[in-house]
Amino acid sequence: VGNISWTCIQLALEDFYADARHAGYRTRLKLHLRDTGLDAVEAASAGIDLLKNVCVQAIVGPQTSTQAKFLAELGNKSSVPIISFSANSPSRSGQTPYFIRTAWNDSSQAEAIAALVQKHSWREVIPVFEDDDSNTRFIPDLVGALRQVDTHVSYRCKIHPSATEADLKSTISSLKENWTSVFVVRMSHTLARNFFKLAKDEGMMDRGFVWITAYSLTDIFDVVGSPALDVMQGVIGLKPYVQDTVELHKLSQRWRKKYQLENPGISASIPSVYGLYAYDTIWALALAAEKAGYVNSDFGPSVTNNGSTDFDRIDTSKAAEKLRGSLLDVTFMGMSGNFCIADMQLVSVNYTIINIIGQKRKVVGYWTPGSGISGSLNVKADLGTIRWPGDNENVPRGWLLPMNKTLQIGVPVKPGFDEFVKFENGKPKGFCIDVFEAVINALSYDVPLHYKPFADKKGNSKGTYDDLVYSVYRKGI
Ligand SMILES: *[C@@H]1O[C@H](CO)[C@@H](O)[C@H](O)[C@H]1NC(C)=O
Ligand SMILES: *[C@@H]1O[C@H](CO)[C@@H](O)[C@H](O)[C@H]1NC(C)=O
Ligand SMILES: *[C@@H]1O[C@H](CO)[C@@H](O)[C@H](O)[C@H]1NC(C)=O
Ligand SMILES: *[C@@H]1O[C@H](CO)[C@@H](O)[C@H](O)[C@H]1NC(C)=O
Ligand SMILES: *[C@@H]1O[C@H](CO)[C@@H](O)[C@H](O)[C@H]1NC(C)=O
Ligand SMILES: *[C@@H]1O[C@H](CO)[C@@H](O)[C@H](O)[C@H]1NC(C)=O
Ligand SMILES: CC(=O)N[C@H]1CO[C@H](CO)[C@@H](O)[C@@H]1O
Repeated sequence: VGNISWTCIQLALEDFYADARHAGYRTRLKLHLRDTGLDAVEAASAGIDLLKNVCVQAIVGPQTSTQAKFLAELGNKSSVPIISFSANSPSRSGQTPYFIRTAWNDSSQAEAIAALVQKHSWREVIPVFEDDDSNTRFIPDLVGALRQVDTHVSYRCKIHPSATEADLKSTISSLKENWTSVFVVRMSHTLARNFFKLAKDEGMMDRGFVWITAYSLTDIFDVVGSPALDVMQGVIGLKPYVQDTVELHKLSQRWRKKYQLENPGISASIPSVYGLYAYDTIWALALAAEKAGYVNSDFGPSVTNNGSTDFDRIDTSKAAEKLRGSLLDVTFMGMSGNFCIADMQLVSVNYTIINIIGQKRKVVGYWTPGSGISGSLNVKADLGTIRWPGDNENVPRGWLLPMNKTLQIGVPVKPGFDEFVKFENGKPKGFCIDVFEAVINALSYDVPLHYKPFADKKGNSKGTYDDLVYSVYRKGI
């Protein structure tokens, strides 16, 4: 995600100042890159270094929520905006007034997933998620949204970020023992790749199962490549809807060229929505910087520019404070859509619903805040045909009979009233059996069943109807 976005960030800077509309601008953004990986401590120390020694006016891009959490505090301490286009809200907004997410409101995605679940009448769902900061808000939001549509979440499957293969295996086995077969997955790309591979080995990417991925996993292909898709056949995923424009098409082409130059040997086809958010973030910052109308006196000389990273000596920045104000007010038409910040995050709109089929990601429909799920953005329409796991076009019913179990049916054995029920050559016959089988056949799924005569070894009745009912109750026919 870092590499994909960095290419976007550079392109954004190029494009912004090459645009005739910005020819008269007196401010210029200058980028200082720090590659911290996913480590929270590295990100923190890079943040302190940037604030103290480079005196940056804004920090873009703590990638994970754990990184964002600490940097957000640092931003609060120094009055420097910390902007993330990929981290999910680590805390309630408002607590850290200098942390801005230039990504969509996560809660809206929870509603979209709930709508998808309701559309298919699944009554029970199991969220499967990485137990880290990125999910502390999302999972309760998801459970709340599901409750609104009368869907139960009786079990939440948490996975530790550093789970080993053995841990994942035992988690997957426990999922398999549940009746519920609808899962909503949200975890990092690395974990997800292993998880789906093991789930496939366990036969859980097969007929009857439903896997829904939240955004970020929907783009896993763009980040980790096609091996991910091989084990994710039939998965459906949500993704922020981005309108296909001429500008976007041109940007994607330039991005592909530049990305391949900078990351030889790694194939990537599109900048992903995170990349577009990164692009728009830089554009917004450049607009905000000009609007903030800096004057020289905003930039005080740095007192402690001696390479130290001690914590207490971070000065608050007046210039950055102004920048925050104007950034929150910026609106423009960006690559990812209308850029507009409310509640410290990008205002979210429509989602695209994707189905992974072969090496393709097929768009099967949309979710819009006003009108919910539809096959088309502009008119109400059915969803496109979804190929569920196991190359199946029938909508899975959302639960599975436990393995190797059959329904045992007790049948009375008695003389008389043969029209209702009797045994003939070991097979039950009669009106009651006809009705029962008509009902079973009307079900949209198979029920393995077995008729057991209520008789002793000689074929004589073992008792009255009351005895039979009691035996059924004791599971002892
Ligand atoms: C990302 O970029 C860094 C620095 O340019 C490079 O060392 C690294 O190999 C790249 N990683 C990927 C996965 O492209
Ligand atoms: C942010 O800073 C303000 C004032 O400097 C302080 O009152 C507030 O508690 C801080 N918030 C956090 C989360 O540190
Ligand atoms: C995000 O969306 C949810 C539901 O759509 C809404 O309740 C919430 O206020 C929004 N904003 C934040 C900051 O979560
Ligand atoms: C950096 O500057 C501070 C304050 O001026 C001083 O206390 C500290 O010893 C200096 N550190 C180094 C490594 O020179
Ligand atoms: C979202 O979908 C609605 C129709 O359902 C459409 O009117 C609106 O333009 C879409 N918004 C964006 C930003 O694409
Ligand atoms: C189901 O039955 C098959 C064959 O009879 C057996 O190999 C398998 O282990 C059983 N599965 C479970 C979960 O009992
Ligand atoms: C409904 C149900 O069977 N839930 C179980 C799913 O698996 C977990 C872990 O084994 C159990 O704790 C749940 O009770």
